Amino acid sequence: RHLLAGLGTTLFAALAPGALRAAPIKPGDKAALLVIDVQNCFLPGGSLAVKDGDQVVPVINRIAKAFANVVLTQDWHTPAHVSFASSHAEKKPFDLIDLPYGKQVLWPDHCVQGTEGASLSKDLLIPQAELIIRKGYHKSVDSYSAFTEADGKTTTGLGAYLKAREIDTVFVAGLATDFCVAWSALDARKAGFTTYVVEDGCRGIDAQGSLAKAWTDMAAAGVQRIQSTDIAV
Ligand code: VGL
Ligand code: ZN
Repeated sequence: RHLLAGLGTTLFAALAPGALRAAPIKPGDKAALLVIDVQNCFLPGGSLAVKDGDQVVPVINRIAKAFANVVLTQDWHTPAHVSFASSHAEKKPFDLIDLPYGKQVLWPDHCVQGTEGASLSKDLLIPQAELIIRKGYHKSVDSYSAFTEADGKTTTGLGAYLKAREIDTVFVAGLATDFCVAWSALDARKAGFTTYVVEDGCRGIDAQGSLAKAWTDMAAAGVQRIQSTDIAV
């Protein structure tokens, strides 16, 4: 009787949402790790620094060892990009404006093409990474997502690349959880990929509740929220 009661508790714990997984996830040849925007501008001291952004680096370096396929992304804006507050009279960072493709948050200048701020963190150690995909390089369109620009139609080519490589599953980590990570994960689901976001491999900006909203939207889209310890390394 006591044994059975104990077993019941164990099963319940294993099935409870957010509980530790019974078995670690082993990324196979059809899985890719997408490392989003781990660039100097988003790290402490950067122009759009994400709080504790540097803490994702050791987590990502560790889990990357479990992946045969890794894609890195770089936010890669023109000077005077439409997403910069400095490009609009009377606007300041974190203001919202209407653009032809919808609402756009305005940011401090960041990740300008070819600058030190746009470089990947020198502490990121993923020598096997196969592709660095840049995004946000059209002056009048932003691109939080690594797959599709903010106009909702212009592709970066990433989805076609992954499919051509017969990849069906993506794990997403990097910066920032509530912008480029979330938008990339949502687009990965739209493109039919099984999608995991590695929570402790990400940090958020959290502007006006954006972090909670991002997790709600991702859950609704079938994005699976995991921890780095859920991955077998
Ligand atoms: C990002 C805001 C502006 C991101 C990029 O990488 O999450 N956020 N550009
Ligand atoms: Zn940007």
